[in-house]
Amino acid sequence: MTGDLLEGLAAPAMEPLAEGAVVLRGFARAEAPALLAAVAAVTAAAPLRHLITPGGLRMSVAMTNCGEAGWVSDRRGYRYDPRDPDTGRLWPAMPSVFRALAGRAAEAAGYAALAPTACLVNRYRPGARLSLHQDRDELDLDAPIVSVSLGLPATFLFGGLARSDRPRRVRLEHGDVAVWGGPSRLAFHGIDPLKDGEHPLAGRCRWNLTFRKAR
Ligand code: MD3
Ligand code: FE
Repeated sequence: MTGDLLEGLAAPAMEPLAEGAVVLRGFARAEAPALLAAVAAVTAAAPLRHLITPGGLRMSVAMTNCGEAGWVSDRRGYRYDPRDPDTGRLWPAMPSVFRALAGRAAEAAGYAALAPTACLVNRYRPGARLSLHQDRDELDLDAPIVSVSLGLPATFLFGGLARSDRPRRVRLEHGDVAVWGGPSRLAFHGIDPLKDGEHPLAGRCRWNLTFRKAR
């Protein structure tokens, strides 16, 4: 009885994935309503859009950004841009609830408090996917990336430093926060096609926020 209780209390909220990479299970769960309200404010100011890859394909994930710079893609390539190319306006400011969460998550994972300059907001509808890629457009590759999953669960693909390394599959659920730094910062990763479902707070939808030191 006591043993079960202690085991319950000691249940690892922190799940190491690889050197430098950890999942903090449920770390953002209590704040999810506030985070989703902030997402709604960001998408009202900078609407979601399906970016075109340099190869001419339309991404199935819809994206927008907040902060000093936003990640964009078009026929010319990938880059961080201080302005929304659709409107010519600056991206909306990063909500303080976003900034604070990213800083706390980095610290909980053993990194120095992150001061993110950019937040990429990804929206997955059923069927949307993100094929294996590396995140290497950021100026500071020493800073970790913090990612927050909200809404429907997804299967995350976590590969190695070579595209050909067979990826592991990790389920990311509502409220999970992951921190990717050190040797894992340049790992190939992606998201399997989102399974249909209904989430009580997010509906038929998954949101992912990634906090980056872009410039
Ligand atoms: C591992 N997003 O926006 S989050 C992306 O769920 C992206 O929308 C996915 O990949 C999503 O670029 C995955 C987890 C993640 C984010 C960045 C990483 C894992 C990472 C950077 C390096 C290594
Ligand atoms: Fe990525």
